[in-house]
Amino acid sequence: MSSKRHWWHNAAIYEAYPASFKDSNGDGIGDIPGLISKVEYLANLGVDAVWLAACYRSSGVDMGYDVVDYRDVDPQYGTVEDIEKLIAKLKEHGMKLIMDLVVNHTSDEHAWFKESRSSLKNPKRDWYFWRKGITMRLPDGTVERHPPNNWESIFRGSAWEYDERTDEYYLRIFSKQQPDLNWDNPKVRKAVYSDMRFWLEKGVAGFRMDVINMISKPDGLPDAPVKDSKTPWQNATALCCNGPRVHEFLKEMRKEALDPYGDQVMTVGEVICTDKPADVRAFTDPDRQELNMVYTYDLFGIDMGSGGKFDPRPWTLSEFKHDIIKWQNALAYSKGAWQTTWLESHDSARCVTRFGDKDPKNRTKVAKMLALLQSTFSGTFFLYQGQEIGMINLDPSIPLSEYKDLETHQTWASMRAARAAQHGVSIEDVDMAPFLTQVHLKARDHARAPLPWTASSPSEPHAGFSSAPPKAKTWSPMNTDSATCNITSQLSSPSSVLNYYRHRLSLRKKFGETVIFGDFEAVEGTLGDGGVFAYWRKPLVEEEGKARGKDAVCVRDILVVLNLGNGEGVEFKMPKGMNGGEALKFFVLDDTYGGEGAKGFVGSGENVVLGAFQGVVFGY
Ligand code: TEU
Ligand code: CA
Repeated sequence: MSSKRHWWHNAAIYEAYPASFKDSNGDGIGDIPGLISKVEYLANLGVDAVWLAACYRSSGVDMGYDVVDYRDVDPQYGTVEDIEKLIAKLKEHGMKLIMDLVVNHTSDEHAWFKESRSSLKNPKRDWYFWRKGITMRLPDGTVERHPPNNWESIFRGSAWEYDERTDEYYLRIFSKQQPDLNWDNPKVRKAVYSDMRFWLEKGVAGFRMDVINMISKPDGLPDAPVKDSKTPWQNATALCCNGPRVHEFLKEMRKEALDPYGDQVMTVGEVICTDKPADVRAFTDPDRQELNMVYTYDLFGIDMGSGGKFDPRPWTLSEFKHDIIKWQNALAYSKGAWQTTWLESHDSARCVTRFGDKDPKNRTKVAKMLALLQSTFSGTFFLYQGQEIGMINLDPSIPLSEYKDLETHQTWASMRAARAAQHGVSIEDVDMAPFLTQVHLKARDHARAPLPWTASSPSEPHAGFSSAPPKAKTWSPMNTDSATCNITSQLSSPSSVLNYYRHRLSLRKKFGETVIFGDFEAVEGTLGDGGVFAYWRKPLVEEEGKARGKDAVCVRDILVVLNLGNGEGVEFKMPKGMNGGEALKFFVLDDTYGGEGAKGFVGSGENVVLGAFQGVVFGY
């Protein structure tokens, strides 16, 4: 059942966010030369590829996800030549480069859109979605104009923007500067494939595809069902995601743009609002020839209510565990499927803050426990910059006015207006405190804070990220904790989160047959709301006895036992292992409390006692 293996199956891929990784020229903005200067650091960490988040020439409204020219690099980050140098430097260290592909929409400054908006007759008019508005004559004779349908933008408000020049609206699911491309037009598809080949020719190893399941819109763009009668704009993701031709387009893209570069090119889709395993497999099953893998979003959305990401949603540990079990099982390699494992991205907040507790003394424990958790799951491993040093969310003392993300500000403004209307008060009188708590927990700004390479000091306040003058500001606020959380000091401390990630990534490969490709089996009795979560990882039967890689270690099954909570002295009774009653001895392969030196044996039936956020791996 299991499918042909490729380099990306057991790869660890590091997401670098160009604006915040490393600034080389002191302007306070990270850049490609900065990234090139740290390739050794990434090699040493043990990653196989870098996914560079959007770095194309952009209008700068949505941090590069509003692309003006797919064949150019934004001048604030560098040049196309810099990307070529980056590819070469990564290659020297045995690593590859994955680029972002943002083709559901362009920037409104892209040449295609400028032409499209210029006149009704322009040959590129149909490259985007232009529609007449709905006009209504009111009893007093005035005329009101409304967008063509009731879709809500993911960044709030209507998903349509009125353009005076031709008296029509264009569709833009994200910000008004991000018009959606009309993929039904074959010329659009050809142009996109050609831009993809431009990068593949340069040796890019694949693409992370931004909201790729939104590229096919439903015929007639029908209204979304009304779920919230307080607003005219309704969530339309069910209509805009996984539209009628999405699979056809992806198959065509694979054939025309990707396959000519061989089966080593990898694709990972950002497939949002898709939580059924069968729907995910429709994108990723190898025989369908679409994508290699996608991100799934259950954990990403676990704390988001029906009113959007800043709507609080109380979640339980049991839900957390079941979300994991669901995907680990449904997309197992033995079932011919594949998946990704990730906890952070440039769209999330920091996992230590989201899934840990507030006690600073537990911070390192939480970070290591999450490293152990993620690295014992099947799937291509994605690590987001800063996760490897256990960065946490921005300190609440940093005012909202310093936050840069348009999603944060647009959502803030729209929630404030909605509350004012709801309570019949003026905007200034709305109590936004509960919302601020949610921003502190979930804003994208947290992941986008520049990386602290060293501890900051009065003469070097930008923590080694940038040599900008002390009084200057980095493009987005740095966190306040670089004295205790920075790369240089973690590199030299054997018990640091950073060294734990290095250790985990190497163990993950060593036990890859079990941990990456094997089956997942949760231990019943650990699936409730208690802290303990235990699961087996079992190598595929078909792999047993086969010669394995030269460094591979022959452990049959692995048992992971974690405490996801802050309770101390939490007990777990060791299971009997595969052979029922036999008194098996388990040896400790890894322990988040003990680091690399962890050793010792535990018998079946014995109690293991875990401290707050401790995780242990057993083999036998
Ligand atoms: O994200 C898609 C997406 O749906 C996010 O906007 C997500 O809903 C939001 O971040 C939740 O907080 C991709 C990119 O990763 C993101 O950075 C872009 O803003 C977006 O597409 C538009 O291109
Ligand atoms: Ca710079």
